Amino acid sequence: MELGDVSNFIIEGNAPAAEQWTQSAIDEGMDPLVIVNEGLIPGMDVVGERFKNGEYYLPEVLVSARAMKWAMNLVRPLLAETQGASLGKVVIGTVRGDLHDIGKNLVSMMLDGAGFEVVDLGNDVSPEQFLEAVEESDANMICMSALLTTTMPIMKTTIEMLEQSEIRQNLRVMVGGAPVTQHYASDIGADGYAPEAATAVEVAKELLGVEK
Ligand code: B12
Repeated sequence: MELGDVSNFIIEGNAPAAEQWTQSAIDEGMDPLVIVNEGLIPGMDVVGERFKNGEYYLPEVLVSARAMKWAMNLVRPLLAETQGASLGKVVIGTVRGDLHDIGKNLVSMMLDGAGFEVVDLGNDVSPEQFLEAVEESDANMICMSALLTTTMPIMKTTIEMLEQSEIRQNLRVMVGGAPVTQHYASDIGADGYAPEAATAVEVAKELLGVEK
């Protein structure tokens, strides 16, 4: 099975083919992480490039995102197979005004698979919703994703709001998303940043002081 094939199905937005390919790869025992990192994400990267260059418009991006979702739905339960006690509780979401959730879902899946308990609030999550969820679930960490330069400041607003309440003391904050940098993360007072999902797991473990 060629990983390039599933990348192409994502690029073409062929959801049934992407799903079928992923199912066959799983049946043949391919590592789900390899499917995601070497098949699905490279496909989405090309979609991103084409969108940027004006070769793709929103409808094409949407069908590609749908193909990515169908394939990820099959991989998710495998990454989530985890043993042992929870490493910590994480509240995750894409910030208010931002509907991009593919990267956030990957981070969510990887944290889940690594043994964290994940409360996924979805996308378009307001600072108030983050705060409420943290209080309700007694989370150790909050993860915010932003893909738009216009929505990045919502991460700052959320951190400021957390800082006005007592819960910030026992809560680690990690941020990410394509336009986010370590510099920006430090600037807004986040405790951690990761450029992609696998590193996000490492940083989460570091921040919560759990063994690697
Ligand atoms: C798919 C996509 C869409 C889809 C989203 C579907 C969905 N369900 O997510 C749709 C079509 C809806 C969409 C809409 C729009 N989009 Co769009 N979209 C993209 C695209 C092509 C890919 C994003 C993606 O999924 N990448 C793949 C994932 C795996 O990567 P990722 O998100 O970066 O996530 C990884 C890391 O960043 C990190 N990470 C992510 N989150 C987190 C969180 C934490 C805590 C951590 C630690 C790490 C982490 O780990 C992830 C996995 O490795 C990007 C281009 C690009 N190259 O990024 C544009 C892009 C983000 N979109 C863009 C724009 C402008 C828009 C629209 C405004 C377009 C419009 N005119 O309407 C709307 C906005 C809608 C809204 N309100 O949110 C711009 C943003 C420009 C900017 N500087 O702000 C981009 C960069 C395209 C471009 N070059 O112009 N989009």
